[in-house]
Amino acid sequence: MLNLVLFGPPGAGKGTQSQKLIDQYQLIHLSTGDLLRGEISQGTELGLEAKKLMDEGMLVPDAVVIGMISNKLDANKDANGFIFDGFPRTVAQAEALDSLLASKGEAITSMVALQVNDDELEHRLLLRGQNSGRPDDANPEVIRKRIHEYNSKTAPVAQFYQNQHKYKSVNGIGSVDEIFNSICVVIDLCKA
Ligand code: B4P
Repeated sequence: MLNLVLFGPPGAGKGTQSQKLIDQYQLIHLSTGDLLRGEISQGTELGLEAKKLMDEGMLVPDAVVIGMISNKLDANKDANGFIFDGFPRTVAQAEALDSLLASKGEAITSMVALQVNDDELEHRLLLRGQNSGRPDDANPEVIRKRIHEYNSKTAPVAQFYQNQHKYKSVNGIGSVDEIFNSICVVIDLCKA
């Protein structure tokens, strides 16, 4: 089974690349951002709580996102593998993911970390904010808060996978296809 963590700051291209990777490797896409936005659009209690935090550029509590991922793993027992997009975002989430996978006799194969500088991130998110209707993309202050949350809470997750010798760095600047090809080279080497 191929279990991939696609990692990087907000706007690094995790969602964009996931769409291509799921076709190439027949993986199930688990995006905590998409799952949370689904809860918001359905107006659930969880969604209402998450919206307040997301609109301010803050992370949603670990227990909430871990619970969502656990449900999705249980609902996809026959999967070829998973691509985790936007998860784990804290070391506690990474530890929980390891435990969830271990209970199924599985493990993360590799983490692919997209490298993009802050100016480019802000530019991409503001551009998307013009059309996406995502409140967290429209405001430079919220974008900076998201990047700050990433640097303080999410960046240490890279070290977690480095310690397991699963961390792979990929340049996230360039055309979508160029970056996709670089990611495939890394994945194919892991599978070989
Ligand atoms: P996410 O939905 O995960 O979103 P993201 O980090 O903004 O985006 P991503 O990196 O996927 O960027 P994308 O490909 O879309 O998180 C949103 C919020 O949800 C978080 O702030 C947090 O509040 C909450 N949340 C989610 N998961 C959580 C967790 N595990 N724990 C706690 N809270 C959680 O690309 C962005 C833009 O760049 C797009 O417009 C795209 O077209 C463009 N782009 C992509 N690749 C490009 C390229 N190569 N060149 C130019 N532009 C490119």
